Amino acid sequence: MKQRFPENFLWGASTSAYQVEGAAITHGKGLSQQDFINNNRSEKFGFADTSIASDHYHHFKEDIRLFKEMGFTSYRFSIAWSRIFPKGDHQVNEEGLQFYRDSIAELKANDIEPIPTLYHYDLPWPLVEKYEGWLSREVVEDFGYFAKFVVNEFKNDVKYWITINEQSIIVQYWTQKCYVPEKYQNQNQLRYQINHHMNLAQALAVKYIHEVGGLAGPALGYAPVYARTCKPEDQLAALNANDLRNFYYLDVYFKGYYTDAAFNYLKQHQLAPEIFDDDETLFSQNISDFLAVNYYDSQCAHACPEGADHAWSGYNLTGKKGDMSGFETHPGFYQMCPNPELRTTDWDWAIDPIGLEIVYRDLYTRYRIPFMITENGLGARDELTSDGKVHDDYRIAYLREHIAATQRAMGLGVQVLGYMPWSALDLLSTSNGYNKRYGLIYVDRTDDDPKTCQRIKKDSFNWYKKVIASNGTDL
Ligand code: BGP
Repeated sequence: MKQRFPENFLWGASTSAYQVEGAAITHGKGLSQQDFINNNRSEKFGFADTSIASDHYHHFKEDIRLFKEMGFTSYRFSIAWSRIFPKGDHQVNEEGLQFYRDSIAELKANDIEPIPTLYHYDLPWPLVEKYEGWLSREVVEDFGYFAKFVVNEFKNDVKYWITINEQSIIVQYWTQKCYVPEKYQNQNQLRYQINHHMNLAQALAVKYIHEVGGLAGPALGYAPVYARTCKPEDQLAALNANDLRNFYYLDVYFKGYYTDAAFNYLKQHQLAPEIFDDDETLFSQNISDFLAVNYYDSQCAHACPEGADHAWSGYNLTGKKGDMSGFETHPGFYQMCPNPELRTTDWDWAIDPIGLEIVYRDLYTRYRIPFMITENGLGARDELTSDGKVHDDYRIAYLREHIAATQRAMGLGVQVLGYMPWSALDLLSTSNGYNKRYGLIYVDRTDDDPKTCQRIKKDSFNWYKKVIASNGTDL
């Protein structure tokens, strides 16, 4: 039976600051680690850098007009720490703060619920210079200051706050999502140490959000892990992978402690973070209210012998199927592998709407929390055709199937507050510049030529408008 979405269901889409705003080191903004990382990637691979990105900083009113035209009732974006505190200290950049005041006011004037993320990979660069950023526990206090300031500033306008974006993905792809000096890049325990500092920072954010009566949710990049076969050893490997890749994060957010098996495995392999006695008390006193789910794909694992070499997740940088560079391997625990049962995108991401249904059902039973989809989408090389349009029927098919999966889960009692796919408009991909696009709105630029960043409605724009107008009944 088709489930109707509730009348107050939040329909919208997502972006993040450094991927969309531009004005990276102008208008008082300080350099962030992402500006630095993407400058290097630009030199090395030819991808665009963050200096202009989609120029949302100068187009935000036009963008919000287009969101309104699509019928958005919510918009998830992030607030760049280095735009508000360019040096990472307590000195405010008034112009940067005003940008977010204006953006939030514009959203509210259009009846669009602003859903800000406090941290989306973009640590102020001066904190890297000062104490090596997230590698140091000192960062927790600085993040706490920033979070408290922003939460107090916007407490009357914001109900739902996203705390930190995708800690699990930061652990997997740490040098891309975080600046890690070369001398540390083979010290893999630091991946989990950084994550521990982020857990402390996220708990502080939850505390400040609760103090002003808001609701807090971390955004987790979530991919359920299937076993490659029904052999018991592969089933156990999948359980291990889910423990270390997924529940290791969720248990901290929603139970206040680390998953035992995963933490002990890390300890046995000298990868566990150093934690202080009171750390888990801070977690358990600041439990999150909802989970912001970033769902793109599912994963697959099989058993792995104790003697195998440790390996970390690889990625596909070319957009040519099969160009995946490696699979995470934890000896004696699990090894990731492709799933032969699923179609993939050109970047080898498995397309699996039923996987989203599994996520909802499994996590609702385990934690009984409401969900909000804050990312879900298909990365593709969109083409602006001679009729001046972008015919992205592949994206429509992807989104349609995931909305239908959401409907089915809601029909069985799962609570979902809203659906905000990635991305509202084309933006700088974290891995592939403008070569890989996700937007409902096309931004006319290439990696080497920013042109005018003209906005063009894709076919998915018109389709999504119809979905929202029918409150999800006309898919
Ligand atoms: C998520 C990030 C986003 C986004 C998306 C797509 O992990 O939160 O910032 O970019 O993935 O990833 P990519 O751009 O690498 O295709």
